[in-house]
Amino acid sequence: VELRNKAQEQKSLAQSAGLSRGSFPKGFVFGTASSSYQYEGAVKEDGRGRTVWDVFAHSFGKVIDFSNADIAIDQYHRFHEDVQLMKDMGMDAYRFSIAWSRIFPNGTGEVNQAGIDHYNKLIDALLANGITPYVTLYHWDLPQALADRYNGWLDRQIIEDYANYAETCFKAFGDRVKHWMTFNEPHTFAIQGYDVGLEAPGRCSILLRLFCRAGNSATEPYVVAHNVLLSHATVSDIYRKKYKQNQQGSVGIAFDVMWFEPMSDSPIDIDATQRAQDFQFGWFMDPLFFGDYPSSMRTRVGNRLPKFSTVEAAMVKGSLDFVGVNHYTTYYAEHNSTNIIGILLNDTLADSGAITLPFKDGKTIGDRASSIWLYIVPQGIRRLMNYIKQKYGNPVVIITENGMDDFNNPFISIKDALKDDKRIRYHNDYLSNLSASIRQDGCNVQGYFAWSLLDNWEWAAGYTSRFGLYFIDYNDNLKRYPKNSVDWFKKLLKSV
Ligand code: PSG
Repeated sequence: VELRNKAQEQKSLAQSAGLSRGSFPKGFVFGTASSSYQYEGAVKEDGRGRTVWDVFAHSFGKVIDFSNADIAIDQYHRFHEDVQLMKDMGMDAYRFSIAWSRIFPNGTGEVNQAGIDHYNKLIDALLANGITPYVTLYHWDLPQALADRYNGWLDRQIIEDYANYAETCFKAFGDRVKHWMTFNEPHTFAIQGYDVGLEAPGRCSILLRLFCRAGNSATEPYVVAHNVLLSHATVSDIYRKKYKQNQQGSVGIAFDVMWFEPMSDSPIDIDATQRAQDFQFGWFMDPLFFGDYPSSMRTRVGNRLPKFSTVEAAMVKGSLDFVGVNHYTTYYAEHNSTNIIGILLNDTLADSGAITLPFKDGKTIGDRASSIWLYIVPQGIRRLMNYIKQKYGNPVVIITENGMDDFNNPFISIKDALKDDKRIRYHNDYLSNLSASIRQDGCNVQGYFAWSLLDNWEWAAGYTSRFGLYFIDYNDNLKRYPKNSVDWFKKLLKSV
């Protein structure tokens, strides 16, 4: 009787959600996502070199709660336990990133065997528990040595050094890792790191450099993005020529992609909406699919936008097997008719001539999560999937991040913090729309990763934000507790 009740409960919950494994194609992959600096801690262990994020987090006033990720949530030591948590939920896959500075503490030179050993252990633990590793090679933690030596992504030398690091990973892990992402969110780190200076390495020229020691907000983001695209293409080429035949894996890249709705149906707002998308996603996707930047960027940015040589363009074009999409939110976009702020700031963000906002006529586009930028608009993911299908010829897409955060409220009990019904609704509604984009619209989406497995260190927001399916008790030895959303995923993943 008990068993039958259990089975019935499972069935009815899955049904009330309207979602089951059967809502997605056979072989569709479910996982959770993470990144090295936000999770690992152990920043001085086993020869790890410093990164630009260690330096940034330790600079006074850069992180809202004055925290850093020296310990983070200690996954470096607790990965065995965390793998069990994934297994318990019935997850198929885990997306994590490798810290470049554990493999090459100085960015180049001698391989640090202890770093290789660590990721070997993690990969083996995942595989032993039936969980497929999806590996990001770069999730923002650039070795500080390369920033010191030549300003990191601003210098073309990075292409060779990154390629050497990536190839070292293919050699060491490629027998077991079949899904690679070269970069996480180059748009975010180009803008946040080099235009507004709110993330590492904290370069900018806006506001008379009040908050940044150096930088050029009107040029550096474009140089960074250009070198990222060339690095991606170089690494993809190496994989295809030297490793693919034996290892049979695939190489993609993960972008941050908001959906934009026009603020009004006037043609100038509709044009502005397209430009907003060009300057966010098209910036990277157009070179990868068509061999050049969007024409709106070329005309508006002019000679500040680097150019691809014929050889480079051919190398960049087609250099990926799947598109990773980190999608959280949708904004309105409108034409920027005055551009006063743009003239004052003289930065990359102003170049699009579009303003993007989460509200219209004083009404927000959706319910807000804790992060000030994160508004909940589930139908946005379906529209975005259709946009990709139409514009880029229905490539393989993997949702490499999707999720929402709660505020880390020090006054509520753990018991109450585990009641994350809003998160359950978020995943349910985004997944329902994703399913419709696949089954009804024919979009080629092959996987979905929830951000994030555990609460973790949210960059400049420090520990104030909780994105996890599991709760971390920062007051008691980083103990992990399942939120209600864990149960919800468990039921979804056990359904048929
Ligand atoms: C992603 C998308 C936006 C802002 C920040 C991110 N957006 O739409 O405005 S960062 C991204 C990142 C991961 C973060 C996570 C949540 O890859 O490391 O923890 O999303 O912010």
